[in-house]
Amino acid sequence: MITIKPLAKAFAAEVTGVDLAHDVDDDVFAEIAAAWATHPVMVFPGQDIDIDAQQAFSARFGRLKTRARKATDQGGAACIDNRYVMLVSNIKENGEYIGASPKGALPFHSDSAFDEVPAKASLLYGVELPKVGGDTLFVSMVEVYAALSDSIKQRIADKWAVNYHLPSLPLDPNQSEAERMLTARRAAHPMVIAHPDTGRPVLFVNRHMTRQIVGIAQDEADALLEEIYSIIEDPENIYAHKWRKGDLVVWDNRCVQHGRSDFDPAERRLLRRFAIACDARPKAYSAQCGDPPEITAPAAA
Ligand SMILES: O=C(O)CCC(=O)C(=O)O
Ligand SMILES: [Fe+2]
Repeated sequence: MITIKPLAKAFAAEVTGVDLAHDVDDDVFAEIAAAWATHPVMVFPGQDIDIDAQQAFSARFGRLKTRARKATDQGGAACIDNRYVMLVSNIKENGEYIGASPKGALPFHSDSAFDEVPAKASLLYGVELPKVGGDTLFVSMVEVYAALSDSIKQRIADKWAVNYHLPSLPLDPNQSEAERMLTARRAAHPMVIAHPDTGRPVLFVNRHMTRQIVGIAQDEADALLEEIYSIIEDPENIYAHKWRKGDLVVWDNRCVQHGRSDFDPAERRLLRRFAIACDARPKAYSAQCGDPPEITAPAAA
């Protein structure tokens, strides 16, 4: 029998009593999907799943997304002949990292928010974990939106923001961020979107990817975003997931953001991720938010 236990923050829950490699038929998945609407971060501890089993469970959530980086950009990840799986790892083989995001802390973000159709769900599986640190940190963006002052809510209701793909390990580390932005994949999204299932307002800007607010001068946009990020990063709002080998965590990128705490680079860390595409572009919460702005965008890969 499936048991769902809310964690330190109720938007996150631990789910036990299900073997994801063998038990997930339509009825069991319907139970999981119903719980996910209340708990957009779900932790399934003690799972023993290979790549195929993780892919099969992930595909229950929707259409699999191909990883953002080309396999050839990612060292040993090219060895995995599956364009949907992305390794997150600091492990090196033949002098090259085998996965993405190898180093230290990661700023909060929503996966693939630099795409017009971003990720709906991400499913991350813990394979090798450091003894301390490297927690994945989660925040409910429904709660963060609700915590904004009325004046900020008014200022952002009709605004679009532009997100860029600026990987934490750039292909050319000598390039400045401004240079990388010239050729980076990018997408504009309303600053406040309506969650497609619940209709609730969600704040949809993030420190990792958002660099502009359309129609607002850069210094003013930077100050406004900084004020917003201070709420996202308030420890009171964060659920810190401390990984154990065999944890599978699935989160809803349409209403939670995630980041990562620092860890000792001398310890090995390896996780495996699948992502699911949204059904469509995120929609604005407010009717005041008009059509998407024209942005000069390099074509998505
Ligand atoms: O390494 C982590 O804990 C999270 C990495 C990440 O942002 C992701 O898998 O989407
Ligand atoms: Fe991520």
